[in-house]
Parts: sequence; structure tokens; C-alpha cells
Amino acid sequence: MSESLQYPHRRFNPLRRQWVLVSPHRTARPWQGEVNPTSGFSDVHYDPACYLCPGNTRAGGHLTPKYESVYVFDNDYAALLPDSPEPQRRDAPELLRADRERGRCRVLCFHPDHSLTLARMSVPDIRRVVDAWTEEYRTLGAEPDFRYVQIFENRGPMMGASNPHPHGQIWTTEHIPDEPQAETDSLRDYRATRGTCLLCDYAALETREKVRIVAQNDSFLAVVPWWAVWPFETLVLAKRHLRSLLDFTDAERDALAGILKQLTTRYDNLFETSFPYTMGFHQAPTDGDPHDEWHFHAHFYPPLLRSATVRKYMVGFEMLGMPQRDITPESAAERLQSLPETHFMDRR
Ligand code: H2U
Ligand code: ZN
Repeated sequence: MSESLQYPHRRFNPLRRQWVLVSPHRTARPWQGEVNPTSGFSDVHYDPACYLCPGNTRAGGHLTPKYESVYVFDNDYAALLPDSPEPQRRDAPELLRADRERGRCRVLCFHPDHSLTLARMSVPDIRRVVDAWTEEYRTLGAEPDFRYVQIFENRGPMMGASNPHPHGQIWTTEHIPDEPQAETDSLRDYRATRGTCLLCDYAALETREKVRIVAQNDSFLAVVPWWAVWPFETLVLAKRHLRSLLDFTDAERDALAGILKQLTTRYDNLFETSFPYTMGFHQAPTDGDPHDEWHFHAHFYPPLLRSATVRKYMVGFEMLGMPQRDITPESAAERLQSLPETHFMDRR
């Protein structure tokens, strides 16, 4: 890396078409702010008070069956409904605009064992989660009213997860949400002007430069992207031009399970904690267009900065100006890449 990149500079995110301010040496500043409690691992395999453990009654009164691998259900507190009416306000539409937003929210339990996380699950168990994600994308995406299927996981109390049981969510919406819409526009424009795929070109470039690679296997590459905002943010890229989960071969489904295990293990090993994050997949909208410009990827947005207890805050200049980061993506990648591939809990 050029010496000049050790000074404050800004970097461009071509996928989101946004800038990020990079201030490499800023973590040297003293910290007397909030220290969050460590999110450790639980050794409770079944919690009678957990809404998501097999055989328990959920908050809404529904029974969670005695499932043995994965379990998907309609969110009892869904943020979207399949039959919301058209908002009736019609005056001052430029200033007070409302549109109908119909959708569905699903919850996916990854495993019956309450104590597990993706990092602690076996690759064959994660593969079953990949299969469930694929079926949810297929069936929700086939509903003509819904144009996007957002699969995600909030991991850990620091990221607002309501429950430690291994689970994620799936929301499908009538409109393509802003993040995937912005990415769709960038991928489409890049393809129209260059004739190639932005993320195929980016994956090739990262493979050549090597300095931002955290982990990889035959089908996926995990990098701290050039434009990462969160300290240890990563982008998991399909090496082949896959538009969505529906384009995956059997081997690619296994490989996605494998890279998720590798990456979450490295994350846990970084501060020897159950590492919090929000992660999710971005893939082709389900609006009927073939979306040949789309390139499947996962974003991991973890909040931690210096230790298991000190997080990065997106406040001040970040809220009012633009995103800012304190360590270079290259140094974050180097730290993650140098960690052992075995989980620290298995080494004890
Ligand atoms: P989060 O941990 O990411 O919040 O996801 C858990 C979801 O599970 C949350 O959206 C739902 C919450 O509404 N839930 C139920 O549907 N039923 C329950 O009994 C508990 C939680
Ligand atoms: Zn549980």
C-alpha cells in the first residue's frame, strides 16, 4: 500500500456510489466512553424460556414445533403485511408522500440447539440453512406482488438481536428497498458502459491485489472491501457471475456454507467473543426482469472496533456528513486473515 494512504483520504464505493472518509491513525486516541458487556457463548442447549427453542410456545401464543434441523415461520410481529391498504392521503404529494408497502416477514431458526451460532455450526448444518434460504427466496420471489427478498441475520445484543437462539429473518417487499435498488442501478450502469460485471471485475482485482482478502474457497471470496465503512466490514463475493441463490450449483451451496463458517470463525477469533454483526445477502430483485447485471454477494457489518467491548459509533460526522473509518481496510483484512481457522472455543 502506498504511504500516502496512511494519511486521511476518501474512498469511493462504486456499488453504492458513496464516499467513505478513511482516517488511518485515529484509533490511537484515548477512550473513556461506553464499554459494552462481552457477548459470550452460552452452554444452554435448550432454554425453556426461549421462543425459538423446539417445543416451546412463542410470544404470540403459537407453538414452535419440535424441529430437528431448520424451522421457518411467519414473524408473529411482522413489520410488513401482505394486504396493507393504499394510504389515502392525497394532498401535497411532493411534501407529504406515502405509498403502499405490502410484504411478508419470516423468521428462520438455523438449528434446534440454542447454544449454537453460524460459527459453531457444522458446514453440513449451515448447508441446510442455505437450502432453506434458497427455498424462501424461490417461493417468496415467485409471489407477483413482491419485488425483493431480503435475507439477513442480526447477531448479538449489540446489533439488536432479540434472542440468542441461532436465527435470521427474511423480509419481502412490494418495492425494491433503497440499498439493493442503488446497487441494481450501479451494476446496470457499469454493465451498460463497460460490457462487464462490476463485481466480477472487482473480484478479479482483489484476487490480483490480495491485500484485502480474508478467506476464500473454490466459489467464494471474502474481502474487506476497498470502501469498507465498518472497521471489520466484509464483502463475500461469488467467484462466478451468479445472479441469485437460484443460480447456485450443489457445490456452490456447500461453498457458501463453508465460507460463512470460515468468516464467522475468524470474526469470533478476533476478540475471542461471539462476534456481533448484521449480515445479509444482496441478489437479483424478483420483479420479473432477468437481472443479468446482478452478482450475488453478502455484506457483513460488524460494529466492533478495538475489543469485544468497544464498538464503532456511527454518530457526529458520520450522521451529518459522511461515513468515516479509523483503520485502513488493508490492516483490518490483514488482522482477520492472520487469525486461526479453528474456532477459539475448540482450541480451549
Ligand atoms: P431478531 O432477533 O433479528 O429481532 O429476530 C427475531 C424475530 O423473531 C423478531 O422480528 C420474531 C420477532 O418479531 N419473533 C416472533 O415472531 N415470535 C416470537 O415469539 C418471538 C420473536
Ligand atoms: Zn432457543
